[in-house]
Amino acid sequence: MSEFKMTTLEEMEAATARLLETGEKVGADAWQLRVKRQTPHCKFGEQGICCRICSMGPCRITPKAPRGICGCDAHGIVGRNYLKFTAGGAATHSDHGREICHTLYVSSADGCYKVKDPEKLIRIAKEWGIETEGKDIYDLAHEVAETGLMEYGKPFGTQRFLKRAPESQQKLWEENELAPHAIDREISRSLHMTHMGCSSLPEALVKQSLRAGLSDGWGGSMMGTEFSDVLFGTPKPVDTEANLGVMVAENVNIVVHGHDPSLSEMICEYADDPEMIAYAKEMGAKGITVSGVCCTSNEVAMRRGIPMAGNFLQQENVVLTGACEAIVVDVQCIFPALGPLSKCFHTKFVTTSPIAQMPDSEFVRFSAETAAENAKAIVKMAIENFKNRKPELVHIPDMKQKATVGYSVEAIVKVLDGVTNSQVDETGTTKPLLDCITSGVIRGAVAMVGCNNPKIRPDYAHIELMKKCIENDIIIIASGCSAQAAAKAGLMDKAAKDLCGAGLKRVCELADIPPVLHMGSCVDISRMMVLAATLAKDAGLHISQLPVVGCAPEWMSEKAVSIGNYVIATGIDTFLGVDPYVAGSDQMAQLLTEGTRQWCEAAFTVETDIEKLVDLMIARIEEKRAALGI
Ligand code: MSK
Repeated sequence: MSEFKMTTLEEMEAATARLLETGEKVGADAWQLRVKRQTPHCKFGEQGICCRICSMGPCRITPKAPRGICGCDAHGIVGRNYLKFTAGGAATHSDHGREICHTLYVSSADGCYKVKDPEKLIRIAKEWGIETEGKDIYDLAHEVAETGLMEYGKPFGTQRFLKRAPESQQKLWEENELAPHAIDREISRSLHMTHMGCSSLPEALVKQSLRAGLSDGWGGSMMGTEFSDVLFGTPKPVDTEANLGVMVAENVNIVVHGHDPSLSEMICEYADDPEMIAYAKEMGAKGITVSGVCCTSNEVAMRRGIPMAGNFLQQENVVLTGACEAIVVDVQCIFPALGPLSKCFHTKFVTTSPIAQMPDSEFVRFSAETAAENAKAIVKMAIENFKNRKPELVHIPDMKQKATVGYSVEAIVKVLDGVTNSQVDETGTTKPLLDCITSGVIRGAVAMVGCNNPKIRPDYAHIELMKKCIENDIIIIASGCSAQAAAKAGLMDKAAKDLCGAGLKRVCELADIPPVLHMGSCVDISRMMVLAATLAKDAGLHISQLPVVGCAPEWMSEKAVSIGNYVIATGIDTFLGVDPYVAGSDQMAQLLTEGTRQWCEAAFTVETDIEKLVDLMIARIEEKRAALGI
């Protein structure tokens, strides 16, 4: 008899309610309270029909005032807002990728950062036409990093990684002028187009959104992922745990939060240092526990097995435990609320990046050149803060699940090799996975991604959608906060195979995998693009023909919009549970939910009723199977 039991949403909510009681005692604010104060939201903003790109307004579109002062209609305003949203996300992911390029550039045999996956580095160098023969690995790393950095500003040509896509997709990109040029150029072109007096034609704005998105997914994000693997190792399956119960009351708790693994890797390194552990003991703790929130958590979980304390809407909860000595952040998805909240407790809120500076934080400027001393100083600060805990405020919910994480494309190809009767392919193709799909043992796959959003009961959509998909023999590949929702609920425990339909259950047993595969952080959605491209090439199909869809049921950030754009531009239909502020223009809504098919063979489906959303996804997968005759 399996002892597996999922953690229910009700149990997670009860744990949060208990933590909020502590918060109330110390006068802490909380996102749950701020949502109430901010509701109802501005209807103009919700529909995307408020324009403030010049100082003649702000203009708001109503039946009586159908055009702004410049004469722009609702379609142009919604379109510009949508493109600006996308550009913000593409800039953010891509700048993360740029930081990783810089980290690779300073790597050295005797420095803080080393090349942990030289084979991958050589593979990328060859892919980019860089001579590898007889070169010192660090000379090669620097050359590849510099070439990567040039992808941001090169004056001519398109992104190098586009060549990884099947020729059919590349052709669509070329024919429809979607192939992105230099990353920075696409972002600045987006901001140029949305300036007062430039584009107001929905088609042009949507096309540029796709192009800017592609510069992220097949440019900045892909470099972020690939070079993180080169530096810190390509993920392979590793066991970990998830949810707040991973924090340890007797230990110094350091929580890493954000996205860039350059910082968190160093923190983990020093938290493991015997000298630091001895120091923690000297200060009265039993040891040091590092756990993570958001995508930084995904990065260190999949490479080191560092436990995941929670996802986006749980970031305040880690402080509310009263047992967090330091919450150390780098960039993106960090609530400014952590500053004032940490002041209600003994917690140090440590910001580290000039990109993300916030009030009420201790700023330790982190750089790749001084990484070791920065990380050591932060770990010491946390240790020395242990004595300031207020024991009466400490409460860590007794709630965690086992999870196996770290399914990079390379790892998936490897584990699925033995599942079907196919010959194990020495070159590591996706043929065994394709055999599972063609035979119907697996009906298809869903790439589940994205955040939490208070508009949706936190984690409800992620968990319910995943459960229904796996019951229907649809495998889930998850990243970002969606992956953490799955892990917290127990869906990344291999024992969760019992929740699957017979076909997927068999695959899970044979391959020894959980039904929800953890593929990493937000930038790692680029891994999903590589997997889809490889599957399509191995099957001789267009990507759009694969029974594969994307889904972001609780998304909230600009990055998620950028991701959505590159996923559909890659030929993968994408299902959203939150409207991207386009309801104010039927032309924009039509373009995004149907019109983009003419350029990239995929489009969005927006459905805020989560039960309907999952049924639509399953129906789309079955339609694609029927069209292939499988
Ligand atoms: S952290 S972008 S809340 S997935 Fe990547 Fe989570 Fe969304 Fe941030």
